[in-house]
Amino acid sequence: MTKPEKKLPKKHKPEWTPEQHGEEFASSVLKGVEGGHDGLPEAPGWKTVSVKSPRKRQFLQADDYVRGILNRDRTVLGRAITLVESNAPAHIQQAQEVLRKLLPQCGNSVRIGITGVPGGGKSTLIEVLGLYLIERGCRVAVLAIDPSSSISGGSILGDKTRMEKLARCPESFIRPSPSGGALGGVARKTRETMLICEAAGYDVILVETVGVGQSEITVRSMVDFFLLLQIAGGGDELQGIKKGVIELADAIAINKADGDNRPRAEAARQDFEMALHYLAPATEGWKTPAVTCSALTGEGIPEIWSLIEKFLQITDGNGVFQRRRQAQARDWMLSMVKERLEDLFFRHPGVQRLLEETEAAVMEGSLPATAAAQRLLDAFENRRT
Ligand SMILES: Nc1nc2c(ncn2[C@@H]2O[C@H](COP(=O)(O)OP(=O)(O)O)[C@@H](O)[C@H]2O)c(=O)[nH]1
Ligand SMILES: [Mg+2]
Repeated sequence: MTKPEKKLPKKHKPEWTPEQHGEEFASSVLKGVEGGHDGLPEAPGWKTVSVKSPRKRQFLQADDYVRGILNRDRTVLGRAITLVESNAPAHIQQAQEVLRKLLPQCGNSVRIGITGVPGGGKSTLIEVLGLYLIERGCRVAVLAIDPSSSISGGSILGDKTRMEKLARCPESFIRPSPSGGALGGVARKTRETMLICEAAGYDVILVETVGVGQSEITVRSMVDFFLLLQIAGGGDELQGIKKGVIELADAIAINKADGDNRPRAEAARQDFEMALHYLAPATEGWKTPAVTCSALTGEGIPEIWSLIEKFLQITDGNGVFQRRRQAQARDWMLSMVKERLEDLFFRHPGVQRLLEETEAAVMEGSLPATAAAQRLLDAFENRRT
C-alpha cells in the first residue's frame, strides 16, 4: 500500500499549560488525529501522526489486565488505573470485571492516609517515609486525593518534584490525584486504584490529601491508619484547626521540627497532646499520640513508622482492624447506592418538571416541606398526586 500524500495538520499550542511547565506538557499538539489511539483502529485515509512513541497500543482484555497486574507489570498497572479512572460506561464495565477478578489478591497492604495543611510537608514526608520503607524491603504506592488539583493543576507538579527520589525507585509507584470533578468520583477512582495496587503487590499504600473540605473524611473512610501532619504556627496552635479532623487522627505529627523551629514544634506538640486528652480516640483501644518530626532531616520518621507498626499489632490483636475494613467496604457500597439514587432522582424528567415550582412553593410558604418532598418522590415513582 502506498502512503497517501497528506499534508500534516497545522501545529497548535495547547490551550493551557502551567507556568514554568516541564517537558511533560507538549509544547505543541497536532489537531484532529482520529483513531489509532488506545488500540482503536485508525480512521480510513488517515495516517496517525505519532510524535514520540511509535509502539502501537494493544487493546487489552480483562484477563490481560489481570495477568499483567499480578505479574507486576507497571505499564499494565498504569493502563488499568487509566481504565478505572475513565467515566465511559464500557470502561467502567471492564474495570469492574478486572476488579472482581483481582479482589482475592487485594487487601494485603497497609493503607495509610496523610492529611494536613497545604505546605505542611506531606509530600516531603511521604518521600522520606517511602524511601525508608523501601530500604526495609517494602514496595510502596503513593496516591493522592485532591479534588482541587484538576482545577488548579498545580499540586501534581509540585508533588512530583517533591517525591523525585521516591519516583525513581522501581519499588515505588506514584499516581497523582485523578481528575474528575466531584469528590465522590475522585474517591471511587482512588479506592479502586488502591485495590489494583494491592493486587500488584504493593505492601504499603500512602494516600495524601489536602486538609481542606471533606476530603479528610473521605480518606479516613478508606485507610487503616490516619496521620495528621501539622506545623507550629504563631500564637495559639490549635486555632483554626478543625476539631473534627483531630478526632479522625490516629497520630498527630508536628513537622518541621528542625533548626530554630524545634522549641515551637515541641510546644505545639504539647498543646495537641493536651487537646487529645479531652477527645475520644479515632480508633478503639488506641491512644492517639502527638509527636514531632522533620521530613527535611528525616528525624522522627522511623519513630512514626514504629508507631504505625504498634498500631497494626494492637488493632490486629483486638479485631478492630478487620472490623474497620469490613465496615468501610459496607459503607462504601451504601454510599455508592445513595449517590446513584440521588443522581437518578434529580435526572428524572417528572422530578425536573416539578422541582422549580415545588421549591418556590416551599420557599413562599404555600406548601409544607414534607408534602413537597412527597410530591417529588411520587413524581419519581411515577405516581399521580
Ligand atoms: N524546614 C523544613 N521544611 C520542610 C519540611 N518538610 C517540608 N518542608 C518544606 O515545606 C514545603 C512544602 O512541602 P510539601 O511536602 O510540598 O508540603 P505539602 O503541601 O504538605 O505536600 C517545601 O518547600 C518543603 O521543602 C521539614 O521537615 N522542615
Ligand atoms: Mg503535597
